[in-house]
Amino acid sequence: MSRLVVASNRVGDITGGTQSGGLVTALGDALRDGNGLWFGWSGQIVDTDDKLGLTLERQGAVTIATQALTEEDYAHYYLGYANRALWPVMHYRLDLAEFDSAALEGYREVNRRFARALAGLVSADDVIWIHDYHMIPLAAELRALGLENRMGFFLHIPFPSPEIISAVPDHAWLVDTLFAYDVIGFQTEQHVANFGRYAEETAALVTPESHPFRAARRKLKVRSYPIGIDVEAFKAMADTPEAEDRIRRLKRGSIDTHIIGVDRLDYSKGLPDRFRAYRRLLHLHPEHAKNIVLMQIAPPTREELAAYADIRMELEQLSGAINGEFGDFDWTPVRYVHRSLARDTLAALFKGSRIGLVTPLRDGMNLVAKEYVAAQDEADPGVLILSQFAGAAADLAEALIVNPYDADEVALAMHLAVGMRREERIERHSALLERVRQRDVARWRRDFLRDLRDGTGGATAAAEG
Ligand code: ADQ
Repeated sequence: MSRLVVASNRVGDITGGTQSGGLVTALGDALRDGNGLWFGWSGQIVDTDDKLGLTLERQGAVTIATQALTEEDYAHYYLGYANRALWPVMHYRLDLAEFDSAALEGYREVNRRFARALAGLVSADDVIWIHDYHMIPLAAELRALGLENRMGFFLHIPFPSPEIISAVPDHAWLVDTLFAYDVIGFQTEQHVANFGRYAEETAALVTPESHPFRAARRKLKVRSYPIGIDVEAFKAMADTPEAEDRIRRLKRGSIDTHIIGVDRLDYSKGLPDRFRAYRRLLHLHPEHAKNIVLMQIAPPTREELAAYADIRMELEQLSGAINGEFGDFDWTPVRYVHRSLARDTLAALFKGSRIGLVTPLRDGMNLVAKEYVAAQDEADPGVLILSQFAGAAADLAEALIVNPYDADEVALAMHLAVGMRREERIERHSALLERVRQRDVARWRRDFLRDLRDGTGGATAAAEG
């Protein structure tokens, strides 16, 4: 079977145990089974080009290849273009997007350099799986170096509607580079449709000069591959004696209903709107006073960017204001933790909380929603409240689906969840759990790799699953 090569901005520790999440969980087995290679940024920032290096490290059967970024690369490629331009646009926040040509140039340059480093490490029959918005043009740069390998791309965040993506000054170039792949994967059918509509509406503009990859008409497969989690592993973390002990500590005191939110402190996650909806609940239903607590775990992320500093201030002000207005000597309505917690602690908190509040304004998928479902006690499960704008909503219809912009609707959902009878909770939860199990991370990986390997003559071995 052809070797798997993965490229993503950050690489994970493949030896990490149950505490690792994200791509490590998702791709670890596939990389290990095929003596794979994982390429990405080392996380280091150096002051000059001559210190970039290319570090190769063996972790069991897997080779980890990393390269540093210069301070300028970090400012332009990572902060400037990926996170100040693409991230907000893909999450429908044109008001927060900033475009400048130096950032774009930095993004192109780093992808060109990554391509040169990676090209020296791959053999002709390797299949290459590239991840996320930092590396959209990587295949195009690899093709420019003459690589004919099968290449696939998975976008973890939304592909927005054509009206939105067209606001990117260089969208024609950016989207054209997607046509250098053999397989493009999106999280949902809606993202596939958005991409299709963009391609259709701009088809008349395609010339070999303006859109070299589209004009070349490589056979391209575009599909949705909804990402999932390792359900049994997450469930097991919520079922240990340590988890039970944490749940007991969480539930010490007289609170009946714990509401949990777990999100990186990112403006796409809708945290201020969520807090305002909770405030609305406390206004409309004073009977919940002293019986309910919202615990929000929100670790820092991308703090160098002003939009992230702003959202932190806003959230701190809001939680202070809610506690000041409603709190009492024996009750703190909002508990806000601006820190990352261990995954087994999260699993216990999910299990101990009657309501899981997942209300992003826009999200590619949202794995917290799936983790919350997996962690529940099947005999007495909690209620998931889920934004209609999370990719996960396409699969998880038995959650209470809400419009996160509508504080009244979210407050009503919380109120209904507090009073929901056990039979209804069990009915909704068992349907959700079945869906989360069906669409798990193994299936995501297997489906994508099957399509990526299709045509290489390589068998889709059971080991991939
Ligand atoms: P994210 O935007 O990071 O991912 P999400 O899918 O929710 O969003 O994944 C976050 C992960 O980090 C979860 O596993 C969660 O448990 C963990 N996490 C969050 N807060 C934490 C905390 N305080 N401590 C420890 N762990 C924490 C992007 C896209 C999503 C898409 C994923 C995967 O934005 O839409 O679902 O990639 O494709």
